[in-house]
Amino acid sequence: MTTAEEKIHYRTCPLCEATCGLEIHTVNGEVTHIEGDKKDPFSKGYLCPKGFSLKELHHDPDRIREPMIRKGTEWFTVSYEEAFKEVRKGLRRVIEKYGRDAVGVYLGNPNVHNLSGLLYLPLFLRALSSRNQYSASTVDQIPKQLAAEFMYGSDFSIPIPDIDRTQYFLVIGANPIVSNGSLMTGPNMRGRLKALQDRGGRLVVIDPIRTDTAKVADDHHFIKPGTDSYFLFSILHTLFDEKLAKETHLSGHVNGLETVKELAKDFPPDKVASICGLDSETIRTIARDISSATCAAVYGRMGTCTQTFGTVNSWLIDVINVVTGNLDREGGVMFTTPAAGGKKSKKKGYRFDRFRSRVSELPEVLGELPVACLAEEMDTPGEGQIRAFVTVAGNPILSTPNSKRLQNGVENLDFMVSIDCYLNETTRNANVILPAPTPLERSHYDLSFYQLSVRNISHYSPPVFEKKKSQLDEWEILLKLATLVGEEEPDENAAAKLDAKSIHYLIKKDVQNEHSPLFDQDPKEIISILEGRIGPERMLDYMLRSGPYGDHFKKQDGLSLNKLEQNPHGIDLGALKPRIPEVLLTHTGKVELAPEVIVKDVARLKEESSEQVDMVLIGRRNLRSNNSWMHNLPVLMKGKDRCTLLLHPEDGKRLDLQDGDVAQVQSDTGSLEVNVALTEDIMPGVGSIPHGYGHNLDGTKMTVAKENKGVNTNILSNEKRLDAVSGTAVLNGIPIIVRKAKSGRNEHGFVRSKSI
Ligand SMILES: Nc1nc2c(c(=O)[nH]1)N[C@H]1C(S)=C(S)[C@@H](COP(=O)(O)OP(=O)(O)OC[C@H]3O[C@@H](n4cnc5c(=O)[nH]c(N)nc54)[C@H](O)[C@@H]3O)O[C@H]1N2
Ligand SMILES: Nc1nc2c(c(=O)[nH]1)N[C@H]1C(S)=C(S)[C@@H](COP(=O)(O)OP(=O)(O)OC[C@H]3O[C@@H](n4cnc5c(=O)[nH]c(N)nc54)[C@H](O)[C@@H]3O)O[C@H]1N2
Ligand code: SF4
Ligand SMILES: [Mo]
Repeated sequence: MTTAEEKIHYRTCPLCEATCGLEIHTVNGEVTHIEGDKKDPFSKGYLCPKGFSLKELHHDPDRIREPMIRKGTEWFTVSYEEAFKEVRKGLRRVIEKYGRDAVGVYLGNPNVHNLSGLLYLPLFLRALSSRNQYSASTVDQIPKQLAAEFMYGSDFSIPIPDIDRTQYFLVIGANPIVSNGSLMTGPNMRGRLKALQDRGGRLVVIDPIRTDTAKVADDHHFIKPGTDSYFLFSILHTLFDEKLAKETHLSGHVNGLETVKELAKDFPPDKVASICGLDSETIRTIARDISSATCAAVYGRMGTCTQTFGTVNSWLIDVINVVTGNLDREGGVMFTTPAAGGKKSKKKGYRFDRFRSRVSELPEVLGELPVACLAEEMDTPGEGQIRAFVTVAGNPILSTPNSKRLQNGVENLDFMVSIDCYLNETTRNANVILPAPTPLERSHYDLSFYQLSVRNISHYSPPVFEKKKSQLDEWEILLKLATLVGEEEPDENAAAKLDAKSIHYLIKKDVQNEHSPLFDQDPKEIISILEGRIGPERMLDYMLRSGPYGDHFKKQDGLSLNKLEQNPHGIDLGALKPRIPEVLLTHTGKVELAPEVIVKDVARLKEESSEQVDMVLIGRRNLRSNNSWMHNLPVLMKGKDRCTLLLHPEDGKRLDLQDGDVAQVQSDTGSLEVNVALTEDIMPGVGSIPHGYGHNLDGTKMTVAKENKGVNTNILSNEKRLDAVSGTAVLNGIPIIVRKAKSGRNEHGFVRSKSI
């Protein structure tokens, strides 16, 4: 009998953007329990229910642990060697016959929560060199990134609410208490918002739903979905009209103020109030309060991004922060100084519209094409049609618009490979699946989210469990894929050589860059200091050491991966600090307040909408859910049905729908049947269904999810309805018709439970 070996591991949770510290207890390779790490300087012991679920995720019997090949409808486990052989055959055949653009790639959300994806996907994408690159970003935050690209010269220079010091916080189309914050990394949003109110600050929420965040706010106002640009412009109008906009510390660093003033003239509160469903005095009061607060932060997220004016909204939010003097000051919105990964050099050109999609001619955005056009690129014949498909950590069949069309497109492909941990609605279509290790089998560092954090933080997590010798890490799989798509058959050292080449390339670039602290140093010496590490750890060590807190390969006390390993609870690098002008990477070195591409779209705001709208559909999130992929964990799925249609009782009465009835919801792309939950917490004229459900499809292996299948709301979203600037899909504000379902049954032939 072996004695039980109990261990405690500290690491950050990689499931959402909050980066909470975990204390994970294991005995002989099994997780016994997980709690919040009280010594984590950022999260101080806070944890949400998903943090605990990492245990079930790790031990989930449905999880894919070995490479698999599909023959017809049957799956067979195979060796990596066999799987890679099949992948090379499948991809090369398409590339040779149709060219590189015939391989489409979709990258899902968990890649941003994974060092492997962040550091090694670029190598694969470069090797593949296809224009057909897509990701979850164009059903998400791209409008924010694009606005930042144009205004500050870098898509990751996103101003973050200084939530711990602000005195007035305006939250538009975001629900941080449930989402745990997005493009605003900080654990325990409820606690942080309470602290704001405890120090006399005010929280104001603008949302068509009285969300959990709205419920704790000092004020909440309903807004008609899709009308935020009018609201934001009328705030600006009031600021200028009542001379509340200030000459600020930024005045010498800003271009384009006059243009913005001119544009705002057309949007007085009296004119726009009825469009938004707000009253004009409320708009004026908000403008005055932002201006008179000692410091204020205006913040918008999903609700403002995934709508018809997503980029205009994101831009206007920043413009308000600038003209009220709240950009780059304590308690306003600020730029982080990340320990690793911040950009260092000036813009060569905007990463926008350098090429267009083949069918709808949508502009490229930050190196990718809008995922809304993925299906048409698959199903429209002609040169450049997508014939092979690679998905990495994505479930586009549930998460992107007009899912039915995409499903049809995927079915007609010549070849598909997925890197994933589940056989789900998307990966069931693949010919080969390569298994991704669970979060506990890999190391972790939040390279992206520490660039979007409310404090400067650095925290490295080693793997909790060693993976089996025979198992590949995800970065190894990605490196291998990068070598497989080339003309020549790769030798067995090709992946290691490519890894070495990429770090050499990084170093070479930095020692030649006069803005880098490594300028003029000897690259050979640097590479020898990094010896002993490979893969993501070598890359991360390099990034930390060459970053703003790094040892720069010469100082005694700077940051390095060694130092982080000696501090398992993470290191707090302090509150955000002003960074203008040094952070600005625009051609002019200034904040560009009126970027031409965005300003052009304002004309569209003045057009009358011709769409006949009965009701509009929006989404929502639940604390126990994470997009589509955590519905297989019993600990998160207990309790009532959460995939319901929320309706206001007034609408219920009008449509003869009562709580628990089944409604038919129809849009211009499809229709579905779903249980109704009546609540006064939603604005009349608006319905809400959460995304990420619809686990009823054949051929998946997600036993628990299938029992809680719900409906796929993206059957209702139209891939042609987009934010005109960025091509981001409209997922909020979809015109729908709601009626009582004839059968009283849902589309899958059984009556849903009457409770919500
Ligand atoms: N628990 C949980 N947490 C998550 C996730 C999850 O699935 N579950 N997903 C993660 C991901 S990937 C992301 S991107 C973030 C998103 O983080 P958030 O943006 O904070 O989360 P959402 O719940 O989508 O909030 C969007 C809000 O916008 C509102 N809204 C809809 N339409 C409009 C509109 O037209 N105008 C305005 N003003 N409001 C509107 C909705 O009612 C909703 O309350 O959450 C992350 N965290
Ligand atoms: N209608 C509507 N649609 C939406 C949204 C909405 O609010 N409304 N939200 C959108 C948003 S914000 C987002 S981010 C997207 C999400 O869209 P996606 O990223 O396409 O979908 P996810 O549900 O996050 O699926 C993640 C996939 O990654 C796999 N996975 C998990 N961890 C790993 C890993 O470490 N490695 C690998 N290789 N695979 C892994 C999971 O099994 C799953 O297949 O959905 C979008 N779709
Ligand atoms: S809030 Fe996010 S990071 Fe924190 S435990 Fe929950 S899922 Fe993990
Ligand atoms: Mo997202």
